[in-house]
Amino acid sequence: MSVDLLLGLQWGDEGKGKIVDVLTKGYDIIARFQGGPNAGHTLEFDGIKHVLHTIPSGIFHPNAVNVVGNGVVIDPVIFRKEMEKLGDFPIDPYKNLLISRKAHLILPTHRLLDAASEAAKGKAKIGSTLKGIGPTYMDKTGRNGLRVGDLELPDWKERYRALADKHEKMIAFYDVDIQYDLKELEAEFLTAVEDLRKITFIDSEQYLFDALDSGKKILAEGAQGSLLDIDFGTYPYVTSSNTTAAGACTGLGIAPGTVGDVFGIFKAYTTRVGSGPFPTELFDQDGETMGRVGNEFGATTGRPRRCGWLDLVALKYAVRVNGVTRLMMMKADVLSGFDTIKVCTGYHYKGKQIQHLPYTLEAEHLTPIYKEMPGWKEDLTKMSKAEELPANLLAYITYLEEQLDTPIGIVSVGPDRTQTIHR
Ligand code: 2SA
Ligand code: MG
Repeated sequence: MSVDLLLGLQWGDEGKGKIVDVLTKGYDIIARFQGGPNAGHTLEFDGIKHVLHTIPSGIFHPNAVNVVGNGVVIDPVIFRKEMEKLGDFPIDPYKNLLISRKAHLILPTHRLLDAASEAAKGKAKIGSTLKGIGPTYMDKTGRNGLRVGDLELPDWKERYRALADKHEKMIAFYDVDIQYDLKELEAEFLTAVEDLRKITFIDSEQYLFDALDSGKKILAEGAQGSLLDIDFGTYPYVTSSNTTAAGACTGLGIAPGTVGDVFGIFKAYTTRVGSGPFPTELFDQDGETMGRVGNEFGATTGRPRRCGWLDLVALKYAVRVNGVTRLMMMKADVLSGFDTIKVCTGYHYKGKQIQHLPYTLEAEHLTPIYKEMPGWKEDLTKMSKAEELPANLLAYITYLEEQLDTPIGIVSVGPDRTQTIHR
C-alpha cells in the first residue's frame, strides 16, 4: 500500500483542512508530518465552522485514526484547548488520536523566544505566528529539544528546567521589552502536559509501517505551503519546517517509494499572511474584494491576509518540487464577479523576461507579466456538478491544467464540505 500526500502549493491557507475532511472517508489514517500550532486548518460542515491547529483534519470522522507524526512540534497548552473545543462534537477524540514519541515539545520559553526574536528584528520581522515554531525547530536541529517521549522518562522535569533556564538567558540576551510571568506560564504548561498524557504516545514510524503492511490507506496532511518551505520557500520569510513532499518522508518515516498520489491544493488566486515577497500582491480594489469575499483572515492569529492574482510561475515550481499528481483548486467562487481574471505567467526581472522563480523575489526587481482571461458572474456556491460551471471558469481551469501539465480533480466552490465539485 502507499501513502498519499496532501500539500499546500502557495503560502498556506489553500484549504487543506477542508479537502482532508472531504477525502478522509477513503483513508484509514490521517497523519500530520510537520508544523505545529502555527497552522490553522478550517473545516465547515452542518453549519459549523471549526479550526484545527495540531490535530489532523480527519478527527471528525469516527473511523479514521489521526496521527501526529515525529516532524510536528506540539504545544501542550494549545493542544489542550484544541481538545476541549472538540468536546462540542459527537466524537471521542481520545480514541482516534495518537502522538509520536519523537515529536518535539514547544515550551513556554520557545514562545517567548519567538516574540523576542521578532521584536529584535524590527521592520525585518518574519511575521511569525508567535507560537514558538522557529525556536522549537532550532532546538530540534541543535539537538537540545524535549520530545514527547521524554515525558515518559523519570528525569523529564530536570531536562525541562535545564532547557527553560537556558532559554531565559537567551531571552535576556535579545535585550527587548517583553513582559511575561514565567511562573504562570510554567504552571499552565505542566498542567497541560499531564493532560497530554491522556493521549496514547506511539513510535509512529513503526505504527505506520505496520499499517502499510496490513493494507491500510494513509493520507499525510501538510501544513503551511510550499512557498513557506524552509529550503524552497521565500527564505528567510518562511516557516521552520519542510512543507513540501520530502517533509512527509522525514516527518513520518515513510520511504519515498511508498508515496502514491500527491494532491496539490491551490487557491484560484493567491494569499499570504506575514511578511515577505509576494510578486502578484494587489493593493487596489481587486485585492480588497478578494480579501472581503474570501474572508481572508489568519485562522490562528486573525491577521488580514494579503491578496493577489494567481502566480503560475510559483505554482509550476511548487508542482515540480512536490511531484504533484493531481491538483485541487480552491475558492473559485471568490473570483465570481471580476470582469477580467489575471494570471502571472512570467516576470520582468532586472531588465529581462524570466519564467522561473529567481533567487530573490523582492518587488523592486520583479514585475509580474499577466495573461488576462474573461471573468464570470455566476454564483458558484450552489453548484454541485462540473457541467454547471461557467464556460469562462472552465477555460481558466483548462488553461491551468495545460500549463501545469497536471489535472485539476477538485474545484471547491465554498467552505462547506458539500461545496466540492469532483471532475
Ligand atoms: P511561523 O509561525 O514561524 O511558522 O511563521 C513563519 C511564517 O510562516 C507563515 N505561516 C503561515 N502562513 C499562512 N497560514 C498559516 N497558518 C495560520 C492560518 C496563520 C495565521 O491558517 O491562517 O493565523 O496567521 C501559517 N503559519 C505560519 C507566517 O505568517 C510567517 O510568514
Ligand atoms: Mg490556514
